Amino acid sequence: MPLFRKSRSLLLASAAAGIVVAAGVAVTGTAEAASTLGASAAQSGRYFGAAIAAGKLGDGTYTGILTREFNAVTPENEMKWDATEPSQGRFTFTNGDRILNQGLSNGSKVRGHALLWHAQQPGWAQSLSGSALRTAAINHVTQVATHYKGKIYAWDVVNEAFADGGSGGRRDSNLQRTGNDWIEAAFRAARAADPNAKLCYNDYNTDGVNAKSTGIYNMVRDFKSRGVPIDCVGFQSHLGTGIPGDYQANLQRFADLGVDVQITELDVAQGGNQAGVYASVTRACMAVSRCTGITVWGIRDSDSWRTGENPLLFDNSGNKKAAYTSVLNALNAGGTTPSSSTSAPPQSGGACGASVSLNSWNGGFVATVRVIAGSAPINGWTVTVTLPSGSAVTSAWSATNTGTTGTVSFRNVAYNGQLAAGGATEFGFQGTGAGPTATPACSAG
Ligand code: 9MR
Repeated sequence: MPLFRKSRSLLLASAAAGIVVAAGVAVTGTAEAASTLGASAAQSGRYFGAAIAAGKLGDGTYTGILTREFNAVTPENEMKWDATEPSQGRFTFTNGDRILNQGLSNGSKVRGHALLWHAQQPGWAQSLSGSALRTAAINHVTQVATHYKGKIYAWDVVNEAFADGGSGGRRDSNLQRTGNDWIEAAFRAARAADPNAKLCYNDYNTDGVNAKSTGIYNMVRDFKSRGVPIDCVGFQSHLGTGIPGDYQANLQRFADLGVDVQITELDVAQGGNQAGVYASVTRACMAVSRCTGITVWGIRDSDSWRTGENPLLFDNSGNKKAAYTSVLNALNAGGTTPSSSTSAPPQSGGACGASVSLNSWNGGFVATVRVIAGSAPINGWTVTVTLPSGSAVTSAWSATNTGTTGTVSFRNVAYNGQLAAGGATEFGFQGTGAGPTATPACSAG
Protein backbone atom coordinates (compact mmCIF):
# COMPACT_ATOMS: atom_id res chain seq x y z
CA MET A 1 0.00 0.00 0.00
CA PRO A 2 2.89 2.48 -0.36
CA LEU A 3 1.00 4.43 -3.03
CA PHE A 4 -1.93 4.96 -0.71
CA ARG A 5 0.24 6.02 2.17
CA LYS A 6 2.14 8.45 0.01
CA SER A 7 -0.82 10.26 -1.41
CA ARG A 8 -2.48 10.44 1.99
CA SER A 9 0.52 12.01 3.63
CA LEU A 10 0.89 14.46 0.74
CA LEU A 11 -2.64 15.67 1.26
CA LEU A 12 -2.14 15.94 4.99
CA ALA A 13 1.14 17.77 4.58
CA SER A 14 -0.45 20.22 2.19
CA ALA A 15 -3.25 20.87 4.61
CA ALA A 16 -0.80 21.38 7.46
CA ALA A 17 1.12 23.86 5.35
CA GLY A 18 -1.97 25.98 5.04
CA ILE A 19 -2.78 25.47 1.40
CA VAL A 20 -5.90 23.40 1.68
CA VAL A 21 -7.56 25.08 -1.26
CA ALA A 22 -4.37 25.23 -3.30
CA ALA A 23 -3.79 21.53 -2.65
CA GLY A 24 -7.18 20.77 -4.10
CA VAL A 25 -6.47 22.84 -7.15
CA ALA A 26 -3.12 21.11 -7.56
CA VAL A 27 -4.72 17.69 -7.41
CA THR A 28 -7.26 18.55 -10.08
CA GLY A 29 -5.20 21.01 -12.05
CA THR A 30 -2.13 18.91 -12.70
CA ALA A 31 -3.97 15.71 -13.54
CA GLU A 32 -6.01 15.17 -16.66
CA ALA A 33 -9.64 14.50 -15.81
CA ALA A 34 -9.83 10.73 -16.02
CA SER A 35 -12.68 9.15 -17.95
CA THR A 36 -13.34 6.02 -15.90
CA LEU A 37 -14.28 5.58 -12.25
CA GLY A 38 -11.22 3.52 -11.35
CA ALA A 39 -8.74 5.80 -13.08
CA SER A 40 -10.20 8.95 -11.56
CA ALA A 41 -10.24 7.41 -8.07
CA ALA A 42 -6.65 6.27 -8.56
CA GLN A 43 -5.55 9.87 -9.10
CA SER A 44 -6.04 10.47 -5.39
CA GLY A 45 -4.72 7.03 -4.40
CA ARG A 46 -8.18 5.53 -3.97
CA TYR A 47 -10.01 2.63 -5.59
CA PHE A 48 -13.48 2.46 -7.08
CA GLY A 49 -14.92 -1.04 -6.96
CA ALA A 50 -18.00 -3.13 -7.65
CA ALA A 51 -19.52 -6.20 -6.09
CA ILE A 52 -19.59 -8.88 -8.76
CA ALA A 53 -21.10 -12.32 -9.23
CA ALA A 54 -19.17 -15.27 -10.64
CA GLY A 55 -22.24 -16.39 -12.59
CA LYS A 56 -22.25 -13.17 -14.62
CA LEU A 57 -18.65 -13.16 -15.78
CA GLY A 58 -19.69 -14.76 -19.09
CA ASP A 59 -21.91 -11.73 -19.88
CA GLY A 60 -19.87 -9.57 -22.22
CA THR A 61 -21.67 -6.32 -21.43
CA TYR A 62 -21.19 -6.91 -17.70
CA THR A 63 -17.54 -7.89 -17.92
CA GLY A 64 -16.85 -5.09 -20.39
CA ILE A 65 -18.07 -2.46 -17.95
CA LEU A 66 -16.28 -4.19 -15.09
CA THR A 67 -12.87 -4.22 -16.72
CA ARG A 68 -13.25 -0.71 -18.16
CA GLU A 69 -14.52 1.14 -15.12
CA PHE A 70 -13.49 -0.56 -11.87
CA ASN A 71 -10.19 -1.17 -10.12
CA ALA A 72 -11.53 -3.18 -7.19
CA VAL A 73 -13.95 -6.09 -6.85
CA THR A 74 -15.90 -7.69 -4.01
CA PRO A 75 -17.55 -11.11 -4.37
CA GLU A 76 -21.27 -10.50 -3.83
CA ASN A 77 -21.78 -13.99 -2.33
CA GLU A 78 -18.90 -16.28 -3.32
CA MET A 79 -16.66 -15.93 -0.27
CA LYS A 80 -19.41 -16.17 2.34
CA TRP A 81 -19.53 -19.04 4.83
CA ASP A 82 -22.29 -21.01 3.07
CA ALA A 83 -20.37 -20.78 -0.22
CA THR A 84 -16.90 -21.65 1.08
CA GLU A 85 -17.64 -24.32 3.71
CA PRO A 86 -20.91 -26.01 2.69
CA SER A 87 -20.21 -28.95 4.97
CA GLN A 88 -18.03 -28.73 8.03
CA GLY A 89 -14.34 -28.93 7.22
CA ARG A 90 -14.92 -29.26 3.47
CA PHE A 91 -13.97 -26.07 1.70
CA THR A 92 -14.95 -25.06 -1.83
CA PHE A 93 -13.21 -22.05 -3.30
CA THR A 94 -14.09 -22.46 -6.98
CA ASN A 95 -16.37 -19.44 -7.32
CA GLY A 96 -14.43 -17.33 -4.85
CA ASP A 97 -11.31 -18.02 -6.88
CA ARG A 98 -13.09 -16.96 -10.06
CA ILE A 99 -13.80 -13.56 -8.51
CA LEU A 100 -10.26 -13.33 -7.17
CA ASN A 101 -8.72 -14.15 -10.53
CA GLN A 102 -11.03 -11.79 -12.39
CA GLY A 103 -9.87 -9.01 -10.11
CA LEU A 104 -6.19 -9.82 -10.04
CA SER A 105 -5.98 -10.33 -13.82
CA ASN A 106 -7.43 -6.85 -14.25
CA GLY A 107 -4.96 -5.29 -11.81
CA SER A 108 -7.76 -4.70 -9.31
CA LYS A 109 -7.84 -4.88 -5.56
CA VAL A 110 -9.98 -7.66 -4.14
CA ARG A 111 -12.05 -7.05 -1.02
CA GLY A 112 -12.85 -10.28 0.78
CA HIS A 113 -16.47 -10.51 1.98
CA ALA A 114 -17.27 -11.81 4.59
CA LEU A 115 -15.58 -14.22 7.00
CA LEU A 116 -18.22 -14.24 9.75
CA TRP A 117 -21.83 -13.08 9.58
CA HIS A 118 -25.05 -14.14 11.25
CA ALA A 119 -26.67 -14.60 7.81
CA GLN A 120 -25.72 -16.94 4.96
CA GLN A 121 -24.29 -19.50 7.33
CA PRO A 122 -24.31 -23.10 6.14
CA GLY A 123 -26.99 -25.24 7.76
CA TRP A 124 -24.48 -27.19 9.84
CA ALA A 125 -23.18 -23.99 11.45
CA GLN A 126 -26.70 -22.71 12.13
CA SER A 127 -27.33 -25.80 14.22
CA LEU A 128 -24.16 -25.40 16.33
CA SER A 129 -23.80 -23.37 19.51
CA GLY A 130 -21.39 -22.66 22.32
CA SER A 131 -17.79 -23.80 22.11
CA ALA A 132 -18.47 -26.09 19.13
CA LEU A 133 -19.68 -23.08 17.11
CA ARG A 134 -16.85 -20.85 18.37
CA THR A 135 -14.22 -23.41 17.36
CA ALA A 136 -15.86 -23.96 13.97
CA ALA A 137 -16.12 -20.21 13.34
CA ILE A 138 -12.50 -19.50 14.16
CA ASN A 139 -11.41 -22.46 12.08
CA HIS A 140 -13.45 -21.04 9.20
CA VAL A 141 -11.70 -17.67 9.51
CA THR A 142 -8.31 -19.34 9.61
CA GLN A 143 -8.91 -21.65 6.65
CA VAL A 144 -10.46 -19.08 4.33
CA ALA A 145 -7.99 -16.30 5.16
CA THR A 146 -5.13 -18.79 4.69
CA HIS A 147 -6.44 -19.91 1.30
CA TYR A 148 -6.46 -16.29 0.10
CA LYS A 149 -3.33 -15.22 1.98
CA GLY A 150 -1.41 -12.41 0.32
CA LYS A 151 -4.08 -11.79 -2.32
CA ILE A 152 -6.80 -9.90 -0.51
CA TYR A 153 -6.56 -6.13 -0.04
CA ALA A 154 -9.06 -6.01 2.82
CA TRP A 155 -11.28 -8.58 4.52
CA ASP A 156 -14.67 -7.92 6.02
CA VAL A 157 -13.75 -10.11 8.99
CA VAL A 158 -17.06 -9.57 10.75
CA ASN A 159 -20.22 -8.32 9.06
CA GLU A 160 -23.30 -6.71 10.65
CA ALA A 161 -22.78 -7.69 14.29
CA PHE A 162 -24.49 -4.64 15.80
CA ALA A 163 -28.21 -4.23 16.47
CA ASP A 164 -30.42 -1.71 14.72
CA GLY A 165 -32.31 0.83 16.78
CA GLY A 166 -31.17 2.81 19.74
CA SER A 167 -29.37 0.30 21.93
CA GLY A 168 -25.93 0.72 20.40
CA GLY A 169 -25.29 -2.88 21.38
CA ARG A 170 -24.63 -6.16 19.67
CA ARG A 171 -27.15 -8.03 17.55
CA ASP A 172 -28.30 -11.30 19.02
CA SER A 173 -27.03 -14.25 16.97
CA ASN A 174 -25.64 -17.72 17.45
CA LEU A 175 -22.15 -16.20 17.16
CA GLN A 176 -22.90 -13.51 19.75
CA ARG A 177 -24.15 -16.17 22.14
CA THR A 178 -20.70 -17.81 22.08
CA GLY A 179 -19.43 -14.80 24.06
CA ASN A 180 -18.92 -11.08 23.49
CA ASP A 181 -15.26 -11.63 22.57
CA TRP A 182 -16.12 -13.54 19.37
CA ILE A 183 -15.38 -10.50 17.21
CA GLU A 184 -11.90 -9.92 18.58
CA ALA A 185 -11.17 -13.66 18.38
CA ALA A 186 -12.09 -13.52 14.68
CA PHE A 187 -9.83 -10.51 14.04
CA ARG A 188 -6.89 -12.15 15.81
CA ALA A 189 -7.35 -15.35 13.79
CA ALA A 190 -7.55 -13.39 10.54
CA ARG A 191 -4.38 -11.44 11.34
CA ALA A 192 -2.51 -14.64 12.15
CA ALA A 193 -3.63 -16.24 8.88
CA ASP A 194 -2.98 -13.27 6.55
CA PRO A 195 -0.88 -10.53 8.11
CA ASN A 196 -0.97 -8.42 4.93
CA ALA A 197 -4.71 -8.06 4.51
CA LYS A 198 -6.38 -5.05 6.04
CA LEU A 199 -8.97 -6.28 8.51
CA CYS A 200 -12.33 -4.49 8.49
CA TYR A 201 -15.53 -4.46 10.48
CA ASN A 202 -18.47 -3.86 8.08
CA ASP A 203 -22.06 -2.77 8.78
CA TYR A 204 -25.15 -0.89 7.50
CA ASN A 205 -27.32 1.90 8.93
CA THR A 206 -24.08 3.51 10.05
CA ASP A 207 -24.33 6.40 7.60
CA GLY A 208 -24.23 9.16 10.20
CA VAL A 209 -23.57 9.60 13.90
CA ASN A 210 -26.25 7.44 15.50
CA ALA A 211 -26.54 4.92 18.32
CA LYS A 212 -25.50 2.00 16.11
CA SER A 213 -22.47 3.71 14.58
CA THR A 214 -21.48 4.99 18.02
CA GLY A 215 -21.64 1.44 19.40
CA ILE A 216 -19.26 0.36 16.62
CA TYR A 217 -17.10 3.43 17.21
CA ASN A 218 -16.75 2.45 20.87
CA MET A 219 -15.79 -1.11 19.90
CA VAL A 220 -13.13 0.11 17.47
CA ARG A 221 -11.76 2.53 20.06
CA ASP A 222 -11.60 -0.31 22.58
CA PHE A 223 -9.90 -2.62 20.06
CA LYS A 224 -7.29 0.03 19.23
CA SER A 225 -6.60 0.67 22.92
CA ARG A 226 -6.12 -3.04 23.64
CA GLY A 227 -4.16 -3.93 20.52
CA VAL A 228 -6.86 -6.05 18.89
CA PRO A 229 -5.89 -6.03 15.20
CA ILE A 230 -8.38 -3.90 13.26
CA ASP A 231 -7.41 -1.73 10.29
CA CYS A 232 -10.60 -0.48 8.74
CA VAL A 233 -14.32 0.04 9.07
CA GLY A 234 -16.70 -0.52 6.16
CA PHE A 235 -19.80 1.65 5.78
CA GLN A 236 -22.18 -0.25 3.52
CA SER A 237 -24.21 2.83 2.59
CA HIS A 238 -27.35 1.22 1.21
CA LEU A 239 -29.08 4.58 0.94
CA GLY A 240 -32.63 5.70 0.30
CA THR A 241 -33.30 9.07 -1.26
CA GLY A 242 -31.13 11.09 1.15
CA ILE A 243 -27.88 11.15 3.05
CA PRO A 244 -27.42 12.19 6.71
CA GLY A 245 -25.84 15.64 7.04
CA ASP A 246 -23.11 14.19 9.27
CA TYR A 247 -22.12 11.40 6.86
CA GLN A 248 -18.62 12.82 6.36
CA ALA A 249 -18.18 13.70 10.03
CA ASN A 250 -19.03 10.13 10.94
CA LEU A 251 -16.37 8.78 8.57
CA GLN A 252 -13.92 11.29 10.00
CA ARG A 253 -14.50 10.33 13.63
CA PHE A 254 -13.67 6.70 12.80
CA ALA A 255 -10.62 7.76 10.79
CA ASP A 256 -9.48 9.76 13.79
CA LEU A 257 -9.36 6.52 15.79
CA GLY A 258 -6.54 5.38 13.50
CA VAL A 259 -8.41 3.11 11.08
CA ASP A 260 -9.09 3.40 7.37
CA VAL A 261 -12.68 3.86 6.32
CA GLN A 262 -14.24 2.47 3.15
CA ILE A 263 -17.64 2.77 1.49
CA THR A 264 -18.30 -0.91 0.91
CA GLU A 265 -21.76 -1.56 -0.59
CA LEU A 266 -23.01 1.73 -1.98
CA ASP A 267 -26.35 1.86 -3.74
CA VAL A 268 -28.94 4.66 -3.74
CA ALA A 269 -32.65 4.40 -4.48
CA GLN A 270 -33.68 6.07 -7.73
CA GLY A 271 -36.40 8.66 -7.38
CA GLY A 272 -35.28 11.65 -5.36
CA ASN A 273 -31.89 13.06 -6.20
CA GLN A 274 -29.96 9.86 -6.89
CA ALA A 275 -27.12 11.60 -8.70
CA GLY A 276 -26.81 14.17 -5.91
CA VAL A 277 -26.67 11.54 -3.17
CA TYR A 278 -24.00 9.60 -5.07
CA ALA A 279 -22.00 12.81 -5.47
CA SER A 280 -22.31 13.62 -1.76
CA VAL A 281 -21.04 10.19 -0.74
CA THR A 282 -18.14 10.46 -3.18
CA ARG A 283 -17.21 13.95 -2.01
CA ALA A 284 -17.33 12.81 1.61
CA CYS A 285 -14.89 9.99 0.92
CA MET A 286 -12.62 12.31 -1.08
CA ALA A 287 -12.57 14.76 1.83
CA VAL A 288 -11.50 12.17 4.40
CA SER A 289 -7.87 11.28 3.85
CA ARG A 290 -8.28 7.81 5.37
CA CYS A 291 -11.25 6.98 3.15
CA THR A 292 -9.39 4.64 0.82
CA GLY A 293 -12.11 3.71 -1.62
CA ILE A 294 -15.72 3.20 -2.63
CA THR A 295 -17.46 0.01 -3.77
CA VAL A 296 -20.90 -0.02 -5.40
CA TRP A 297 -23.05 -3.10 -4.77
CA GLY A 298 -23.43 -4.28 -8.36
CA ILE A 299 -22.90 -2.90 -11.86
CA ARG A 300 -26.21 -2.47 -13.72
CA ASP A 301 -29.59 -1.83 -12.11
CA SER A 302 -30.58 -5.30 -13.26
CA ASP A 303 -27.71 -6.77 -11.22
CA SER A 304 -28.89 -5.21 -7.96
CA TRP A 305 -30.33 -7.06 -4.98
CA ARG A 306 -32.72 -4.07 -4.64
CA THR A 307 -35.12 -5.19 -7.36
CA GLY A 308 -37.13 -2.34 -8.80
CA GLU A 309 -35.17 0.44 -7.09
CA ASN A 310 -32.68 0.99 -9.92
CA PRO A 311 -30.00 1.98 -7.40
CA LEU A 312 -26.78 1.61 -9.44
CA LEU A 313 -24.65 3.64 -11.86
CA PHE A 314 -25.51 1.79 -15.09
CA ASP A 315 -28.98 1.06 -16.48
CA ASN A 316 -30.20 -2.40 -17.44
CA SER A 317 -28.57 -2.09 -20.87
CA GLY A 318 -25.25 -1.01 -19.43
CA ASN A 319 -25.59 2.70 -20.27
CA LYS A 320 -24.10 5.27 -17.92
CA LYS A 321 -26.72 7.04 -15.79
CA ALA A 322 -26.65 10.62 -14.49
CA ALA A 323 -25.43 9.18 -11.19
CA TYR A 324 -22.38 7.81 -12.99
CA THR A 325 -21.45 11.24 -14.29
CA SER A 326 -21.91 12.84 -10.89
CA VAL A 327 -19.59 10.28 -9.27
CA LEU A 328 -16.97 10.68 -11.99
CA ASN A 329 -17.05 14.47 -11.65
CA ALA A 330 -16.73 14.25 -7.87
CA LEU A 331 -13.74 11.92 -8.20
CA ASN A 332 -12.10 14.17 -10.77
CA ALA A 333 -12.61 17.21 -8.54
CA GLY A 334 -9.93 15.84 -6.23
CA GLY A 335 -9.57 15.75 -2.49
CA THR A 336 -10.89 19.13 -1.50
CA THR A 337 -13.33 19.63 1.35
CA PRO A 338 -16.89 20.13 0.15
CA SER A 339 -18.18 23.31 1.71
CA SER A 340 -21.44 24.01 -0.02
CA SER A 341 -23.37 20.84 0.76
CA THR A 342 -24.83 21.90 4.10
CA SER A 343 -26.19 25.21 5.24
CA ALA A 344 -23.97 27.71 7.00
CA PRO A 345 -24.38 28.38 10.72
CA PRO A 346 -25.03 31.90 12.00
CA GLN A 347 -21.98 34.16 11.72
CA SER A 348 -23.04 37.00 14.06
CA GLY A 349 -20.51 39.23 12.35
CA GLY A 350 -17.50 37.38 13.78
CA ALA A 351 -14.50 35.77 12.13
CA CYS A 352 -16.10 32.34 12.51
CA GLY A 353 -19.38 30.80 13.55
CA ALA A 354 -20.52 27.43 14.83
CA SER A 355 -23.73 25.45 14.90
CA VAL A 356 -24.49 22.19 16.62
CA SER A 357 -26.75 19.30 15.69
CA LEU A 358 -27.66 16.84 18.42
CA ASN A 359 -28.50 13.18 18.47
CA SER A 360 -29.77 12.54 22.02
CA TRP A 361 -31.14 9.60 23.89
CA ASN A 362 -32.08 9.03 27.53
CA GLY A 363 -28.79 9.56 29.36
CA GLY A 364 -26.48 10.53 26.52
CA PHE A 365 -25.89 12.48 23.33
CA VAL A 366 -23.68 12.89 20.31
CA ALA A 367 -23.09 16.47 19.10
CA THR A 368 -21.84 17.36 15.63
CA VAL A 369 -20.51 20.91 15.39
CA ARG A 370 -20.02 22.75 12.12
CA VAL A 371 -17.45 25.54 12.12
CA ILE A 372 -17.46 28.08 9.32
CA ALA A 373 -15.07 30.93 8.61
CA GLY A 374 -16.41 34.43 7.96
CA SER A 375 -15.42 36.55 5.00
CA ALA A 376 -11.68 36.13 5.66
CA PRO A 377 -9.54 32.99 5.96
CA ILE A 378 -8.78 31.85 9.51
CA ASN A 379 -5.82 30.04 11.00
CA GLY A 380 -7.15 28.09 13.98
CA TRP A 381 -10.44 28.17 15.86
CA THR A 382 -11.86 27.52 19.30
CA VAL A 383 -15.49 26.66 19.87
CA THR A 384 -16.99 27.07 23.33
CA VAL A 385 -20.01 25.05 24.36
CA THR A 386 -22.02 25.27 27.57
CA LEU A 387 -23.37 22.02 28.94
CA PRO A 388 -26.28 21.74 31.36
CA SER A 389 -25.31 20.77 34.91
CA GLY A 390 -25.00 17.01 35.29
CA SER A 391 -23.74 16.55 31.72
CA ALA A 392 -20.17 15.65 30.79
CA VAL A 393 -18.13 15.19 27.61
CA THR A 394 -16.73 11.66 27.36
CA SER A 395 -14.90 11.87 24.03
CA ALA A 396 -14.31 14.20 21.10
CA TRP A 397 -13.17 13.72 17.51
CA SER A 398 -11.54 16.13 15.08
CA ALA A 399 -11.01 18.57 17.97
CA THR A 400 -9.34 18.61 21.39
CA ASN A 401 -11.42 19.58 24.40
CA THR A 402 -10.44 21.49 27.50
CA GLY A 403 -12.74 20.61 30.38
CA THR A 404 -15.57 18.11 30.35
CA THR A 405 -18.36 19.84 32.30
CA GLY A 406 -19.93 23.30 32.36
CA THR A 407 -18.19 25.50 29.79
CA VAL A 408 -16.10 23.25 27.55
CA SER A 409 -13.85 24.55 24.79
CA PHE A 410 -12.85 22.64 21.67
CA ARG A 411 -9.69 23.53 19.76
CA ASN A 412 -9.01 22.51 16.16
CA VAL A 413 -6.57 19.67 15.51
CA ALA A 414 -3.64 19.95 13.07
CA TYR A 415 -5.49 19.34 9.84
CA ASN A 416 -8.70 21.32 10.27
CA GLY A 417 -7.62 24.66 11.78
CA GLN A 418 -7.13 26.54 8.55
CA LEU A 419 -10.28 27.51 6.74
CA ALA A 420 -10.64 29.53 3.59
CA ALA A 421 -13.05 32.46 3.60
CA GLY A 422 -16.48 30.84 3.95
CA GLY A 423 -14.86 27.43 4.35
CA ALA A 424 -16.24 24.92 6.81
CA THR A 425 -15.25 21.88 8.82
CA GLU A 426 -16.94 19.64 11.37
CA PHE A 427 -15.98 18.09 14.67
CA GLY A 428 -17.96 16.16 17.21
CA PHE A 429 -18.19 15.00 20.76
CA GLN A 430 -20.27 12.67 22.81
CA GLY A 431 -21.30 12.82 26.41
CA THR A 432 -23.49 11.70 29.24
CA GLY A 433 -26.57 13.60 30.32
CA ALA A 434 -28.26 16.16 28.11
CA GLY A 435 -26.49 17.94 25.24
CA PRO A 436 -25.89 21.68 24.84
CA THR A 437 -28.91 23.79 23.95
CA ALA A 438 -27.43 27.20 23.09
CA THR A 439 -25.58 28.07 19.89
CA PRO A 440 -21.84 27.59 20.55
CA ALA A 441 -19.44 30.54 20.39
CA CYS A 442 -16.56 30.50 17.92
CA SER A 443 -13.34 32.52 18.06
CA ALA A 444 -10.64 32.51 15.40
CA GLY A 445 -6.86 32.54 15.71
O1 9MR B 1 -26.31 -8.94 -2.65
C1 9MR B 1 -26.37 -10.10 -1.86
C2 9MR B 1 -27.52 -10.99 -2.32
O2 9MR B 1 -27.22 -11.52 -3.59
C3 9MR B 1 -27.75 -12.10 -1.32
O3 9MR B 1 -28.90 -12.83 -1.69
C4 9MR B 1 -27.89 -11.53 0.07
C5 9MR B 1 -28.08 -12.64 1.08
O4 9MR B 1 -28.22 -12.18 2.35
O5 9MR B 1 -26.72 -10.79 0.41
C6 9MR B 1 -26.57 -9.68 -0.42
O6 9MR B 1 -25.45 -8.92 -0.01
C7 9MR B 1 -25.51 -8.36 1.30
C8 9MR B 1 -24.11 -8.26 1.82
O7 9MR B 1 -23.48 -9.52 1.77
C9 9MR B 1 -24.07 -7.73 3.24
N1 9MR B 1 -24.77 -6.46 3.35
C10 9MR B 1 -26.09 -6.43 2.78
C11 9MR B 1 -26.08 -6.94 1.33
C12 9MR B 1 -27.44 -6.79 0.70
O8 9MR B 1 -28.37 -7.60 1.32
